Amino acid sequence: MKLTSRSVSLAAMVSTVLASALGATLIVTGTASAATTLGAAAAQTGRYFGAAIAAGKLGDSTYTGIVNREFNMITAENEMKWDATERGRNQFDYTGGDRILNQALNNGKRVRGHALLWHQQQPGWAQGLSGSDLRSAAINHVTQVATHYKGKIYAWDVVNEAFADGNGGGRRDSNLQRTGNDWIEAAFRAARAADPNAKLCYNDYNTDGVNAKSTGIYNMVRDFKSRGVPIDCVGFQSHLTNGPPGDYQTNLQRFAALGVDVQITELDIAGSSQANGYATVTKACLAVSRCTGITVWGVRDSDSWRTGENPLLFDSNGNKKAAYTSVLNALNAGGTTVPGGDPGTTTTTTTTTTTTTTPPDPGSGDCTASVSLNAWNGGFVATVKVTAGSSGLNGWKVTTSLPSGTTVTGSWSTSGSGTTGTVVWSNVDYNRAVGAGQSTEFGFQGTGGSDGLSPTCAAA
Ligand code: 9MR
Repeated sequence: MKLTSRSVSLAAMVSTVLASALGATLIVTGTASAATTLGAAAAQTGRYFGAAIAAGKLGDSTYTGIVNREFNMITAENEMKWDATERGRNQFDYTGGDRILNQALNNGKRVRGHALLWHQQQPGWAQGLSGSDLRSAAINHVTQVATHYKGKIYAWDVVNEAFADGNGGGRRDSNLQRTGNDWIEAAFRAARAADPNAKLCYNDYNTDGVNAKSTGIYNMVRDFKSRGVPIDCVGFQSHLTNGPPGDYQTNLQRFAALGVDVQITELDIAGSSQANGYATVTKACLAVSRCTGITVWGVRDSDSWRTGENPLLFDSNGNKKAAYTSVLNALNAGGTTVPGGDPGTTTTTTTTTTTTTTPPDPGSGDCTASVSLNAWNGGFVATVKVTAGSSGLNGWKVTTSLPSGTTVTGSWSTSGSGTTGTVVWSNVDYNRAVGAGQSTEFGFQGTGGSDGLSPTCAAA
């Protein structure tokens, strides 16, 4: 039978429904056509494509039409910041933030929370505080806002722009910094306690290549990981002219190798090479499996904070620009798959994506391991969850059996004993300790099949 694009879609839908009903396996079979919106195109590789939006513009139907059609992740451009949410001390007002949140959630989109602590856009009363009074006000702010939005935020920018420009990778001076160097980790701990399911990000600008500032942040993330300070992601704002520096992808990759997700959080590109620049950024993210998505900082050129520079994907009338087409084409050309990412509704003609979750092994009593697979013809990404038993862990090993012909090509947050056959995966320093009943994740990717990995876990 000759399958039309329509009948392939139907077959995919049927298999998805059947698979969901069976509970264990989700199979999405490819359709013949490229995705026609940024969000759908990004979802093909498990990524999102988002925009920062303003509550005051939601009544503009051109604006809201583009937002609803194109993007599957939303950031509040200003409405969730400290000056907007806590105008008086301990007087919280979520009107604007909730409008953005509801606009997103009611239209099936996720939300990046921006930003819990920042030296700018603080309410006047906080600007006037210092020392332990400011520290407790700041931590209270993190706790209250993250609690209000608990369970509804994909990722929070917990701390924004805390590193200096031109200070050899050091911190920026600010009232928050003067409360003590540990203010950032205190904020991350408070955010984790308030909303354990939100990914917690550090977000900054001028960090797009390997430079002193990005290296300062890199060292902080590495330190946080080694000491168990909860951090899940790093945001690269990427306010650019013409395009990113040549080592943009290398820089994203070095952060990802620390065991955090990376995200492009505020992308806008001015200059005559804008369309190429957007393609370069998109391709770099697609090439890094832990680059989970891209957000542009505004919708139309007339919405941009960079007045007169026209740095966005839609012109002031809401028409798609060349930059839009170059992003869409780059997304449709595909890339690495995000482990555990959104599989989306469309895949390319040649790809079959299978996501399976193996139930946890019975374990030794010390710990259990389960694997979640994202596999296609010829390769896979495996994400392994290690869960401690009632005594907790101070070191662990997970054993997997790779089918014959399968070779591991990379791994993260672990060290593997080999690349074929029976492989023992050991903890690294920063995920050695796992509290009773708590979990940590590591992953590996490979070529070949991924049937029957059967992970088993033991304390080490
Ligand atoms: O786009 C935001 C603009 O509307 C505000 O006036 C400005 C206030 O500082 O903040 C802009 O967003 C910033 C973001 O929150 C953090 N990174 C830099 C962004 C552009 O200035």
